[in-house]
Amino acid sequence: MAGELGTGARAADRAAVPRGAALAGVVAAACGIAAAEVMAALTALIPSPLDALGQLVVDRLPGAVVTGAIEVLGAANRPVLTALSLVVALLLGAGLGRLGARSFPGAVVVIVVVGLVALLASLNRPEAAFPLVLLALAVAGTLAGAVLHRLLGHLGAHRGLAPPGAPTPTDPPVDRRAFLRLGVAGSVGSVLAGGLARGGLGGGGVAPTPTGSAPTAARPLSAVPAGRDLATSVEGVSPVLTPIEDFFRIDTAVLLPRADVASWRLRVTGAVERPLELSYEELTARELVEVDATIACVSNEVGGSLIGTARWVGVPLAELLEEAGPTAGAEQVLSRSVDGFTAGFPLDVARATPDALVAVGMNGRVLPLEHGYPARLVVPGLYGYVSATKWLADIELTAWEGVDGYWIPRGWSKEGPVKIGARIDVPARGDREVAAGAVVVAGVAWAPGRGIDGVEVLVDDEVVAAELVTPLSASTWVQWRCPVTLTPGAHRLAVRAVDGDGRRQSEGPAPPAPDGAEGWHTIEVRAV
Ligand SMILES: Nc1nc2c(c(=O)[nH]1)N[C@H]1C(S)=C(S)[C@@H](COP(=O)(O)O)O[C@H]1N2
Ligand SMILES: [Mo]
Repeated sequence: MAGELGTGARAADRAAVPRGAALAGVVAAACGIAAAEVMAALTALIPSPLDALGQLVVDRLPGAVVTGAIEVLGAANRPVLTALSLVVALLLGAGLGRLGARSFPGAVVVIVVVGLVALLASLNRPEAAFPLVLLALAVAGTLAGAVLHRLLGHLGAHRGLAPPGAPTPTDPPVDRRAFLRLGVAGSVGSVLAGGLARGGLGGGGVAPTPTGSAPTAARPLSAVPAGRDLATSVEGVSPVLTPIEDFFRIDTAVLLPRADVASWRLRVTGAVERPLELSYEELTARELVEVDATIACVSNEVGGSLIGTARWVGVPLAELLEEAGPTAGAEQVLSRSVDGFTAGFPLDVARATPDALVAVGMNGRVLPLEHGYPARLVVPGLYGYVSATKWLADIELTAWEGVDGYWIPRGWSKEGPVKIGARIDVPARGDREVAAGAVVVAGVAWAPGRGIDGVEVLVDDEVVAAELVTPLSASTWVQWRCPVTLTPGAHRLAVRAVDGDGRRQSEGPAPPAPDGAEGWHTIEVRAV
């Protein structure tokens, strides 16, 4: 009996959910999402709800998953994350449609709950303005609900669990044409509006360039002469200064934190005698210095591109710290960003690294939003995860023990000095075939602090010494070139560097985790 009843109820249930209900839900969800994205694109005060929800998930994932994704996807990690969030949201929309066909109030409850979660996720963002976000989500939720209601109505839903074929007099007639018209209009409209919002209106992941004149140093460095940049003579080698468009980018921010520069402050706090608080104006009005420095990510694989060199303009970190006056307990420089990222390194390193900067400019421009506007730390010689905090908010001097930056509990080592490394840029990855005879092998090498004394290229098993270009500063990488002769056939080219202390780079290999990759970058070429 009970079994029969159950089966009967399930059948009625299935019958009560018209075909097309899931589709109605997908279209409704798309309309709501598109509306929210359009509003987010119009003002920085409304973060993209899709990205805010994505960020909520990313912040709760284990560190290994996040770094793994960043490594595998590289710069594509953001669009991929957005696409994933979208797919998940539309699938939830399908469920919403089926639920709505059975109980419209139930669907309304789900829409409200999703809206509240999106509200909380958005308010995690420092730039979010509560009333505007609330308004945007209310509009988006109402639109989604209204579209769902209309579409389900056209399907003849809203009949509760009444058996099909027994409409009550108040039920609207089934109208498949109207369903199709509204469905198509809703989908096309959302795709157009959503696409425009994400691509054209400058919202979402697209960063507006901060305006204002570039901060200049009291004694600007001179332009790089052609002889100091191998890229002017060897095509394909990394330029000595990496253009901003090509500069790698690593951070946990799905949404770029947009600090309000008028109210932004840089604080130096903790174990100091005189805590400092500087406005952007006060910071940039100081005597600024210009420094050529290479920064690298600990996740960089041997031969990888998570390393770059820029001409940074800013205030020497050591100067700010001395002004604040570290007290006896000060052992660690713990920096924090406006979005809650933290990084820490020994105070002794800050004191011994005159090139360490609170940077406000990069390659002659205001520090780009992607790279930490309004200010970031740059500490040559340390991997970014322990030092290079972007969207900097405060610098706290703390004890070393018991206080850890963001990535330390996620399995990365507490100290992060950049390891010696070298990369072959030419022949490039894709150039498997080269003309036999004289071939120029070229690239970059780095050993921050110790400098590069030599670079050797191994052609199969023969060692050839490379020529070095004088680096722009002790804090930058070194370009090298090495003319070799290749006989026709397959060859293995490898590179290894020797640091200023005469130590040769280890053959490795060691993976990036927990403290940086090791190994000789090796490529295979065929001379023809
Ligand atoms: N606020 C913030 N700053 C950050 C990070 C981050 O996730 N959030 N990532 C760090 C890491 S791991 C690196 S390698 C550098 C990369 O700097 P770039 O993106 O300007 O190349 O930024 C550092 N600063
Ligand atoms: Mo990094």
